[in-house]
Amino acid sequence: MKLHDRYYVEASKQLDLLAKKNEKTDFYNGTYDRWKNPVLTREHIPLSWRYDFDIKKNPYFMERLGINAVMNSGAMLLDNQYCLVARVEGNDRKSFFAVARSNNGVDGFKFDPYPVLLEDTCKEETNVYDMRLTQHEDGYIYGVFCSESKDMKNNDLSAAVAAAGIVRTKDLIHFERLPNLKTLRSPQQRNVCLHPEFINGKYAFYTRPMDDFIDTGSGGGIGFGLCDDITNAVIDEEVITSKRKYHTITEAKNGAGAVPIKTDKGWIHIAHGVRNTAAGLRYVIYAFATSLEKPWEVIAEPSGYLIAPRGKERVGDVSNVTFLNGLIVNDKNEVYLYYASSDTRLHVATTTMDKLQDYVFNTPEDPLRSVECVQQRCELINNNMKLFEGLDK
Ligand code: BGC
Ligand code: BMA
Repeated sequence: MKLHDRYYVEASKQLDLLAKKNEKTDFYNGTYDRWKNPVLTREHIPLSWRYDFDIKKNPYFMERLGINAVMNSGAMLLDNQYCLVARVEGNDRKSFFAVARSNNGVDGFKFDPYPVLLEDTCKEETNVYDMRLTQHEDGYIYGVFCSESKDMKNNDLSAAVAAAGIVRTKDLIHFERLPNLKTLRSPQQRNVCLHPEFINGKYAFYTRPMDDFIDTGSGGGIGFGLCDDITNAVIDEEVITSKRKYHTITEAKNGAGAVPIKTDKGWIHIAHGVRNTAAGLRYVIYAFATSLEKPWEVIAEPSGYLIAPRGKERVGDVSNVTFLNGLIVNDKNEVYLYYASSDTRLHVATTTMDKLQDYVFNTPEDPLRSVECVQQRCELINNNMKLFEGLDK
């Protein structure tokens, strides 16, 4: 079999990309390190998913099914490998899931030979994205994602309905699809994430009650609800955990990000907050903690964002966006935060559990008003000045 000359050029470029070592940038805030190269981009997608290798059918070695972006990824350690279930978006705007694995979590991510095959149980479903991976204490790995369909009751061509789809697996290769989550009191759901433990013997979900496809409307923030049966998941009441607040990073909406991390002081959540601007919605990543016994009760919420787009991260298909739906804590208590920028590519930031806990429990809360924010800052300055006075003596 003879392949097109260009195949070898492209294949060698991709081998170089996959072999490229990543390094920390000189970004500093004491909380986490940002790494230089994105861990997944559209260039990481296998050539066989994009090109027709048959020289007779594709004499110019053209991309027949282009990939537009690789972004928002669920994450977990499995068999000592750092595994990501990425949101891959074709040039046709449809997203799908694909698993990429690396031995060290910061470079060398390689996609499995095929994308994830979801059972076609939902004929009206048009698009799927943003999977959260939960290693549940029932023994399964669950993937909860957004399942989007056209809104048939609305004449507007772009009107859509968002719901939470559920799959489960043991190996990230074979996925069993379960019926979509039903939330009796919220017509739409996005950013749903399954809690890793049973609460009072029930499955617990972080939800995001919303009245409309884009607008959360009366939805007060990140929700929390219980259900008896995961194979037919129905949530009646949703209580609000982290609230949306006026003139903060969560004013327009907020949503669960990664599966919360259990610590001796509480559950640590990495979520996203959205505010509206003249240039469109701005998505940033923030953190909060909830109580161990009542994982819906917020016990700490540092003010402002943890990660916001910087430099090149600011620009992409949907600019001014950082989004996180997966993180990994390894056996050395190192934390890998997989965040996508501007719906285009996936990055990693790393920290440790000690630092993350220090950040979440010792960073002051947002006092919500400029005057009080200045007071808060002056207190910091005063305390620092006192230290210098001490040095003089
Ligand atoms: C897009 C998502 C986006 C959502 C709300 C969907 O159609 O695929 O990326 O989050 O709309 O704007
Ligand atoms: C959404 C999310 C993401 C996306 C973001 C910005 O609401 O669910 O898929 O990254 O918008 O477009």
